[in-house]
Amino acid sequence: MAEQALHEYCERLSLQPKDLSTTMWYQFIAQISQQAILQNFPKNAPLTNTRKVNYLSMEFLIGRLLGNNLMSLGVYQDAESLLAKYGQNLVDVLEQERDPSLGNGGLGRLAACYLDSMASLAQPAVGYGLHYQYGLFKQGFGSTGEQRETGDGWNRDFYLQQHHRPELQQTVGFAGEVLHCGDDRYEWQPAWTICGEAFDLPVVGYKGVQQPLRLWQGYSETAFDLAQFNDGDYLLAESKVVDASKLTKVLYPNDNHQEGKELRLMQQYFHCACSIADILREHLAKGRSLQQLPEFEVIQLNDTHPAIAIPELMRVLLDQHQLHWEDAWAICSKTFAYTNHTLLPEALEQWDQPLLAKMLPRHLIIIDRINNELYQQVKAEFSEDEFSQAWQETAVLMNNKVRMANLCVVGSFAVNGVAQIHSDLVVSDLFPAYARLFKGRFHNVTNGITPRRWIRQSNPALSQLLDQHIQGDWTKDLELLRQIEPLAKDPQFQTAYRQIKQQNKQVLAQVIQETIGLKVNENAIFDVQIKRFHEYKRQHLNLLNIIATYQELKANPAQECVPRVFIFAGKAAPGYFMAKQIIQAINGVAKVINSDPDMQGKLQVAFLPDYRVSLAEKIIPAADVSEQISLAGKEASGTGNMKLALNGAITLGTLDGANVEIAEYAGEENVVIFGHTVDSVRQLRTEGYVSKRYYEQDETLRKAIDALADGTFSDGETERFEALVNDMLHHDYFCVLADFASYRQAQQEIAKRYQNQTAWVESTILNTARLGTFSSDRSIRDYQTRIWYKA
Ligand code: B1N
Repeated sequence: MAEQALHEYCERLSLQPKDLSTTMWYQFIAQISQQAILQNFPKNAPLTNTRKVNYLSMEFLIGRLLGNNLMSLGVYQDAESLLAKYGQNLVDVLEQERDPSLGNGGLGRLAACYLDSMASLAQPAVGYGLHYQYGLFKQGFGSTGEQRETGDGWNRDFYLQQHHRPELQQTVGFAGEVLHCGDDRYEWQPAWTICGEAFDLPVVGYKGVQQPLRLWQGYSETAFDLAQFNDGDYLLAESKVVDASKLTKVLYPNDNHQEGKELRLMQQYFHCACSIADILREHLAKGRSLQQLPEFEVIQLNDTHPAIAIPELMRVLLDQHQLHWEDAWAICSKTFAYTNHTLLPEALEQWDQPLLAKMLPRHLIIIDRINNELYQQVKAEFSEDEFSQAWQETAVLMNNKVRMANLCVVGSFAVNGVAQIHSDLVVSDLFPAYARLFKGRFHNVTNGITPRRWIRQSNPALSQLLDQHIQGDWTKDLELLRQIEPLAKDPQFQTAYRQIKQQNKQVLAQVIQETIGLKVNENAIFDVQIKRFHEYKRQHLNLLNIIATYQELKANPAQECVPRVFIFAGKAAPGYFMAKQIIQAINGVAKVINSDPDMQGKLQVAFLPDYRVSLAEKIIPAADVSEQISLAGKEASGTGNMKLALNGAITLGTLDGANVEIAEYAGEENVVIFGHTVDSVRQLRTEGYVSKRYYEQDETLRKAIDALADGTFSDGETERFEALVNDMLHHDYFCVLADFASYRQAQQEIAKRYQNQTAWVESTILNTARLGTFSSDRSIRDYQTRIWYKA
């Protein structure tokens, strides 16, 4: 069949198979995969008489789809052998696909893993997002190691793994007037509208079902306003076209930070309005009533970015379907569930009330009513003494701001955090008053990752070894990894496991050489920190230890040392000055260390540019050490920590996010934990944290910071890292200096353990064997039992 298709494909191009370029091979494979998917679609539709999950997210960081789809369709090997017949390598062909980078980091990648798991478990689901023209920017480095951004055009119009659905078009209004028509009746007359067109990317579950990731794209209904055009006001007429196409032009590049820009609010509303209308259209088309909505649909909000969906559903029920407030609210508050992904104050979304009044005047009226009803509830629950504090915490409208997290808590039947420690902090620190008001509403669902992409696809050698030793399909049931636990001490298994890691390190070494021209020592510890750049993630703590190690090795050339390659990858938001300073400092340090002959084979630093899903797939299988060193209480969960540990890296981490659970499952002796805890950070702050004291009292630390300040790593320029140095000495909100000594000790512990290779390999095998719980299939089952289908 594929042979026949290839024949036709070549005929159309008037070429022989031997003359096809790699790109043409990619297009051919993409076409037959797309055909297979479309043929399977109706057959494979999931059950519809159960509650469907509508996963609303502004980000889906899906990565390359073709290889994944071939694997899930069960035709990967067929494609491989067909290509081999013509001397082509499938892996090279798959590399032709550009990653659609429609997300910033963990939150967007989590959404992609969850779609994969829901399709694999036949959980009926639709992912709703935006069809951005530009995903996250491409990262390069300038001559002094500074981050440079360029646009990421992923060619959305020609992307082969998608299906245009013009029949699903929606129209979305903005701004304008609201008429009060008596009683509870209002009529919104928007000033202008933008159309939403749907593009479906098929999510092909592993031996499961196929369901859509539906992405909305903005365009103007009429090419331009003909009336104004005829009046001669051509420029004004055209300006509306520009607005519509601008709307979904670019993904905002912030991670864990709100910018509060008007265009972002418009994106959020556009996303929600199209999705809510689509959900209702399908629901009503099945002959179901509005009252039945919560019975058949759940709308899962991926953080507060789609929070405006709550007042939007209310608006549609009230204004279009003429429901009474109480009836509409009964439907709404049983339909939405909200996942919180961060406690960082700068990431908690708050919109200026005047902006909302201008852009979404009807929604503000609805939010105001929600706020007023809440006020009564809080009054009833709390005593007079408690009230003021409780209202401070719970109000949706406060100080001219609309607090989106609060709106989500009030409007949802379930709220969850993303790791146990985070979910506990959501209750104890963020929403204690709500926890009392809405008993039973707060849950935990610890994040997970899909083993199909993050083991099967990215680490084929390890997968083969697992296949050989495990009864049953571990890709579908990751708990089966437990079967290799008894082999952790088996010398033969250890050798095989170790050889795979070594091969993966060689592959990564080649990638490093090709991308930055650095030849790394393949026998060194590959110590990896790959994630967005943010002060709370503390890449600069890692950097200070590297500098200290460098200084130590320079001072004692004869000292015995365990060779290391420190590998970094990650982007900083373009407007985040301090994160960019840290990137530049790492590059500065890397330049000096890598060109110092004394460091040959001992110490190297590789910063790989443009971190993205496809690069992660190469780094993760090759890592020995996984750096998870955020300040305790700041990283909600982390998911890279899970990928790295499952692929046999030892976690070097703080008791933060999912690290806590990783340590529990792997066993404390198979991770290295250091640093302050949530409680001791609290104490540190109460006592009044002064970072300078650590600088003054710790000579190693002092010398490392001084070297950053004195131009050693900045071509003699003393100003280049001034801001970073000053921050560490006088501010250091994330307590880098307070954790330095403990971190350095932990690094020494790693070196000591690595020297005993037998014990090290045993430990890494146990990480693989014991961490099956971090499959996103388990997370989805938790959502099913704790939230979606909770009795
Ligand atoms: O969500 C991930 C977690 O594993 C990470 O710990 C967490 O930091 C991440 C505003 C965010 N939280 N909040 C964001 C992203 C974009 C944006 O505009 C906030 N990302 C996270 C998955 O649970």
